[in-house]
Amino acid sequence: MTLSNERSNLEILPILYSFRRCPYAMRARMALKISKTKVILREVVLRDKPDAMIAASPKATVPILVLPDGTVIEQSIDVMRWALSQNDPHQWLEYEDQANILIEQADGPFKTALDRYKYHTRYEDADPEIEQTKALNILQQWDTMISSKNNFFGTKNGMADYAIFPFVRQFANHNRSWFNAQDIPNIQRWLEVHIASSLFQSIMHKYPQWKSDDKSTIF
Ligand SMILES: N[C@@H](CCC(=O)N[C@@H](CS)C(=O)NCC(=O)O)C(=O)O
Repeated sequence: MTLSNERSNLEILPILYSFRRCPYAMRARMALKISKTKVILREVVLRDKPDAMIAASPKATVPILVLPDGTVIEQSIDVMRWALSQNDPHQWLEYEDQANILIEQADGPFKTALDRYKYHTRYEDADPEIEQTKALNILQQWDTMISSKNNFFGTKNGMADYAIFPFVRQFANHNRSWFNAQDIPNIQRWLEVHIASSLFQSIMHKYPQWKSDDKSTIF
């Protein structure tokens, strides 16, 4: 590949602002990876957000995907949907309507309880034990849905599984021994399978903080 070809290839790639440990960014990276959509990855440090990211999306949360035509996708679920609309080799979108309902529950009540459990000192009125129980109640519902299948809908993992498990991982990691002691065997097994999966491992590579004069990192 000549230098000019290489340069023009880079110019046509979307740019992903991402943060390795953010569960929203994880779900976006998994969808991009499975769809084989190449992007330029810019690793963000949340307390030192790059000007280019704030200019693209003033709300400045990760992930943000900037398409070559200038379109900005600033919700993680929309990044997933966009990537899978390019290429969905494992039919993640098959049960999309059902998945959307579950993802609303995950991004709404489950995430609220997770934040108020994990970061309870940031909320004046948050009791971590009450929030832990609220999250556990949702996990118990999900445990029944998964039963022995190891996935939410149909016979294989799809959008719901990949969009939700990074948040369950975050919840579990806050107090692993407590999590492991709960009676949610299907969720516990499902989570372990996802954490060990080659897809998840492949999106957890560590990148240094992006600086505007860095060479492009292709993800
Ligand atoms: N609804 C957004 C939420 C994204 C979000 O809140 N990401 C967090 C990091 S996990 C963030 O960027 N927070 C901004 C900050 O901490 O300044 C999405 O689905 O993409």
